[in-house]
Amino acid sequence: MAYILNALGYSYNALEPNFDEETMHFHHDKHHAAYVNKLNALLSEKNITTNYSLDELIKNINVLNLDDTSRSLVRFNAGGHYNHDLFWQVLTPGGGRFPSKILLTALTDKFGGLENFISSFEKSALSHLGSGWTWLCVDSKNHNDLFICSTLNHDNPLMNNCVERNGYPILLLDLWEHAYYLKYKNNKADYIKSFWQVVNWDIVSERFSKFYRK
Ligand code: MN3
Repeated sequence: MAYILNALGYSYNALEPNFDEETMHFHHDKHHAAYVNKLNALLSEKNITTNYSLDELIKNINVLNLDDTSRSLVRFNAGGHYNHDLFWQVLTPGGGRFPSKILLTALTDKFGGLENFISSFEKSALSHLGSGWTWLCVDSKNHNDLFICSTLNHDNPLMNNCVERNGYPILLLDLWEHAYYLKYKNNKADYIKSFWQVVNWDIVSERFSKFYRK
């Protein structure tokens, strides 16, 4: 099956002034679209027909019948698709800007409060070198634990062998320059700060409730 580029759930200028309209256009319509197109083209070139959902594809890249070079390309573009698709969902122009009570409790237990969580997440994002993503995950083996990590390129915590432990992503931030350079230039720290103004905590809380088991 062909993978599909979903439309944003809000207008391109809805996240202004934090995420500007021009960046949103380029980011969704050019960068994200390119990953989807490339992924479909690669699978078709290699005669891979799969009914995997995007989640399943990400978890099963290692079992696809591919040579190493093609596998790396599928991994890169499938990750690019998955990560952006989820990224658009955890953003919102207004409302939902506070974690649910149970997520807040879990963040407090693990990180010592929302502010401490935010500073740990920012620290991971700022110290990551080059392109990648920063994540908040529910540990996939221990469903009552949360962790923060950053990954290279479009790797994500659902993939095998990419971070110390696998996890279900509930929040993520794009660290590629294409995500912020038009507006923030080299000022990655300001971009990261602006992220918190547009986080859709309703969706993050919903994902948390889906994966977290006390
Ligand atoms: Mn991006």
